[in-house]
Amino acid sequence: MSSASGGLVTAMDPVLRRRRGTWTGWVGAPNAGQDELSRALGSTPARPPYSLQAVPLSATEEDLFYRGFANEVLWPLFHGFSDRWSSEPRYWEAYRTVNRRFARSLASTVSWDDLIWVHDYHLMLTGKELRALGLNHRLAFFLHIPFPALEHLEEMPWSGELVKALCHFDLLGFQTNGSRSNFLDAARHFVSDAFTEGSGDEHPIFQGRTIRTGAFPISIDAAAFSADTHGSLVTAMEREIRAEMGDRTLILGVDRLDYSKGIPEKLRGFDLALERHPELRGSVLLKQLVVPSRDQIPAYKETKGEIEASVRRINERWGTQAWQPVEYLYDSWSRSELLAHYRTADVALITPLNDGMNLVAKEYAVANQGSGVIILSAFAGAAQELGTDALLVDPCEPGSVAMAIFQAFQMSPRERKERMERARTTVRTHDVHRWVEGFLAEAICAG
Ligand code: GDG
Repeated sequence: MSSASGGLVTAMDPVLRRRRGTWTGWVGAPNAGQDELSRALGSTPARPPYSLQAVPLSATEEDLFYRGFANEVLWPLFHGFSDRWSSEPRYWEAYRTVNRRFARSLASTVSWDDLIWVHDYHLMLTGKELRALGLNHRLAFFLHIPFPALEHLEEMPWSGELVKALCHFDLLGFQTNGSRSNFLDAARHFVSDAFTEGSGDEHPIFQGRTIRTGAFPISIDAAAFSADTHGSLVTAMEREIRAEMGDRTLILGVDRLDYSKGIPEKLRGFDLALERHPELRGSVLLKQLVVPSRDQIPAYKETKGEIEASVRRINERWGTQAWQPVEYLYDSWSRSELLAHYRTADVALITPLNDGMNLVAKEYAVANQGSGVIILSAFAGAAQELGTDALLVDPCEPGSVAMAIFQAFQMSPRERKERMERARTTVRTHDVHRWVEGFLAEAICAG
């Protein structure tokens, strides 16, 4: 795939296309510069219509900062995988160095009236670094992943410094109220002097500035998704997929390779559904796309091995000459292929163990023009908005997943249609443009 796949790019690219500004970032490969960043964000060879400022990292920095601190420390810790994070001190040192570099790079290009909006767990120290460089700008931060409970944070020696650094932003945005309130608990614990009399419980004051916090559930460019869904290529692909499927019910899984996405757990639930409900055998197909991601990290390699072994087991157990229950693809699709699958799938099976939001659920709700069913983990941020229209499951309980699969299979066309229409309306009326407007309105009041 030519452009970067991942929730942050999907969300932010349409926003910058509409509002312009400068995207400062690292492309994800050693020593990559402006051209690589442009290629990763736009569809080659076109440059996106906003400015780009690449911050290059060396191979060692990629290893220690990105693979190391961001993805082997913060990612597991913030998703509540206490047994998976690494306490390697070199990772932390690299994280500080790279955050400082980002801050310097930003400081060298901003105009006096710019709002600086920092995204995600990779750059939590930049607010502090920018203030240290003397910047008095409005600084806002949005966390795309969950903010963990204090009991998890306390396990890591650098948490106090991280939380204190976050307090240099004027506005801190989270996906859910739960994450926001976890942050306030952590700030109360690590930066107690910010909660003086007069600051109130909800609005800490740090070094003379009030810190605003809020829940801003991220979304998708629903209108663009909906329009692209009607393209002729998508329609042709949809026909092809449907013809291959025959009368079978297509259950679709689209996940980045990640232990937090609950793919082995999903397969356990599917296996149990086939065991408990013989009607499903020969009548359903689980098509599971796993998009390559962070596959140099041992925990990701293990997860991949686990998924592949589980797919083999299920296909050996239930498969016949005429039918294999799971089609597994370790690949990434073009946008048209992705949309065609969203359109064709009768069920989207989305079972993360913990997820900031999960955009796949929202994309499916908009792109599936028929009457699909969303089976969604209760631990995805998206469950808070789509909860009543999706079938919510506990991904760690195979019985819960199996029951939802059977319920979706049996659901009347009318109920499917009603649920899907409500879900679609929710996403359309809470799209990424509304998200950005809500966030920016708050950011403008801040500072
Ligand atoms: C983080 C948080 C939060 C996936 N495969 C293909 C493809 N994708 C696109 C999807 C979707 C995005 O990647 C994945 O977004 P998610 O939200 O599911 O997950 P993360 O990457 O983990 O994102 C997450 C998000 O940030 C935004 O705040 O929702 O909780 O973890 O847009 O469509 N796109 C294409 N081909 C693929 O094969 N074209």
